[in-house]
Amino acid sequence: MIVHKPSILFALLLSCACNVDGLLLTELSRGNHRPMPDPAPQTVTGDVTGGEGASVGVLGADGKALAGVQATAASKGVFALTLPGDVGLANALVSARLGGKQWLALVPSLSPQSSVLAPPRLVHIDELSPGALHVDDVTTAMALLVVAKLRSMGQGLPGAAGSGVTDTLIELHKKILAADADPALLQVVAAVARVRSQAPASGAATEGSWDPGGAGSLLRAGLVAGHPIDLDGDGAADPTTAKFDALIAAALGAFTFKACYVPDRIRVVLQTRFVASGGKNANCDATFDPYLWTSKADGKAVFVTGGIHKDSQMCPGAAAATCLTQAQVDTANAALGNWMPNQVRMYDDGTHGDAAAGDGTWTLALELPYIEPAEGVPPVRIAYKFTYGKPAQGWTDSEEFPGNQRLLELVDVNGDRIVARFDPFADETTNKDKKNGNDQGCGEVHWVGLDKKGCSHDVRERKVDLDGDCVIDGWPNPGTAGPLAIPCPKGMP
Ligand SMILES: [Ca+2]
Ligand SMILES: [Ca+2]
Ligand SMILES: [Ca+2]
Ligand SMILES: [Ca+2]
Repeated sequence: MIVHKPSILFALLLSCACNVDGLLLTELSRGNHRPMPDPAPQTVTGDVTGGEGASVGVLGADGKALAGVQATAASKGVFALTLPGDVGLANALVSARLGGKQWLALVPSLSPQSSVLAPPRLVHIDELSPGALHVDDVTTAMALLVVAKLRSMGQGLPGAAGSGVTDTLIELHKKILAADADPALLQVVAAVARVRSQAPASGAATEGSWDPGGAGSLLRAGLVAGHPIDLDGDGAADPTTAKFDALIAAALGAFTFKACYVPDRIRVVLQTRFVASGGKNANCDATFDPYLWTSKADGKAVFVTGGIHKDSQMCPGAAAATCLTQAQVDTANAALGNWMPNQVRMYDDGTHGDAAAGDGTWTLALELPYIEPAEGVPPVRIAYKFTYGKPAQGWTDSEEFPGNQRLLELVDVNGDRIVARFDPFADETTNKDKKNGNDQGCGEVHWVGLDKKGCSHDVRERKVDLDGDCVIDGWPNPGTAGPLAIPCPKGMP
């Protein structure tokens, strides 16, 4: 065997255990005057039970098809789906479709190739999607059940912890195959089989059976509207999704979403809506002007600044795990901008956890320290304020209001392991601490339990009016940054 002396380029790349760094490649290839190759592709293999001729592709966690990734299932439904080597998957769905017939398998994660030197990789879908020895009615039902479970928790595939999805699929598969399987789970598998067998294989219904990325029924309403299917097996064809939705809802109690979380930190999502007209304030009695203290100018963006509030419980002097160390405070303050204005920018471009680009809702996703609330143990408390300015600009002509701050207790009220707080920019009737204009309050906002008698407080995550029409729309959409999950310890029930 001939061993070549490795070139410097080769050695550098070998030393990079991480993903190939774009800048490094640019600099190296510039020196060598030759373009670097792309990483070798990855091919996912498997078979779809009864899916001969099906079109196989990948849906992202948002339910949208991944462009350019497509294969046709051959005899016995066997497929080989090739992905570019630099593409990884997170909570994606392998989808096989024959007209209205559609099978799914949920893939919690597939890493991109770690180096341009890695050989082409062949991976069976069973290694990526627990229970997917074949892509069939069971893997389809499991994928739909996981999506439904996440929705019931106010979450979705985009932000869900991959380790939690993996553990949940393993658990679900065991439960469905068990001799004493919960009938509610088997009902969903049977309903999926009925949809699969009765959906037209060709013709007008080309969108498939399932709508995992939508907000309504997981069963595509248009499919059954145009082609009623007996969803519940009572012999009568059903023209709406209601019977299927009921079967899914009944099965949610039969399994849990298995996820374990970092104990001492929590995902915090701060959001503000900044639009030309602020809309109605929280009193619903007036509109407010986001430009009261800041002016329109090119090059401005929305920033946030703040820090840990002094009313948080500090160490030493309190039991460990009920107080913050100075190191935790310093790290959190740095992440929040430490009260320097226009340093920590927020995003309205669909990145950094922002759910939708250009919708006027600006998002910042953070990791902040977390103390489990208990009797006599106050939560972590932060204060912050939004600004609209140019990078590194001072307070003048940028802050939403002067001399006040917004208060927030890091308490996860709706149980999704995210603290998400949404407030319109410059609305002085929300969690602004002093000179607060909310007519349910007393001009000030206080921590829960420390508020004056009869005065409302507004210092935790809550359901909000997202569009300024004075109708509460629901919990803030925490965007694409999920909870801080870790793999659960082995043997955990
Ligand atoms: Ca029926
Ligand atoms: Ca946005
Ligand atoms: Ca929450
Ligand atoms: Ca509304």
